[in-house]
Amino acid sequence: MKLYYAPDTCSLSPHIVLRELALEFELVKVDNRSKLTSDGRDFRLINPKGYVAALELDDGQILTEGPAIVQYLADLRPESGLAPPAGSWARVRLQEWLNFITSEIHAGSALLFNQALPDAVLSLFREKLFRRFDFLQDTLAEKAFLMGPSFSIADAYLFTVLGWCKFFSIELDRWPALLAYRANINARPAVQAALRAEATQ
Ligand SMILES: N[C@@H](CCC(=O)N[C@@H](CS)C(=O)NCC(=O)O)C(=O)O
Repeated sequence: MKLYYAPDTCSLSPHIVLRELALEFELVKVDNRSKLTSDGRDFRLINPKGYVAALELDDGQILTEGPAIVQYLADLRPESGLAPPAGSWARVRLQEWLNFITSEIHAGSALLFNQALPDAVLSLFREKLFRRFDFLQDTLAEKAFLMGPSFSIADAYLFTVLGWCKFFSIELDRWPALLAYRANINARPAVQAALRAEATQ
């Protein structure tokens, strides 16, 4: 398998999951501005959507959309417990989290990168994001991980998008459970390995 990724983006989530599962994979860096891969190919010919993450399977198929990729990966190693079995109620709960992260936190944060927006609009988006953080604070004050006592693919994704707070000068001190959660996940060996690999490639 090959993971097409760009540092500091949502592709960190499937990258972490690949390492948590100890799957064999190759990393291919994408320059999100030029849309060129590190081996000189036009990334838009690989993923016509033009964005990371994209996973190339050994048979050449390309899978896109972070929440779909991480579920596909977790299902390759069901014994890992990174996702409950497909069809179970717990899996629906996991999908509820993945959808919340993608639509409320990922998409909500991505808007803040848009410096063309007037300050008043950016501030409205920030406040909306903060209300989502309030909800996460209440949730994570009760449990160590989104799905309960153990790490899941939803945590890889939430950790990834929380990492963008540094770009918007958002300090998580206001949400202590979220701050502790991020530090806890950051300490995982697979997470450290993924961050190191992305910083040095
Ligand atoms: N819906 C996609 C969104 C992916 C996405 O937002 N990718 C960003 C990085 S986090 C990107 O590569 N943007 C570059 C672009 O759109 O040109 C997913 O969930 O995987």
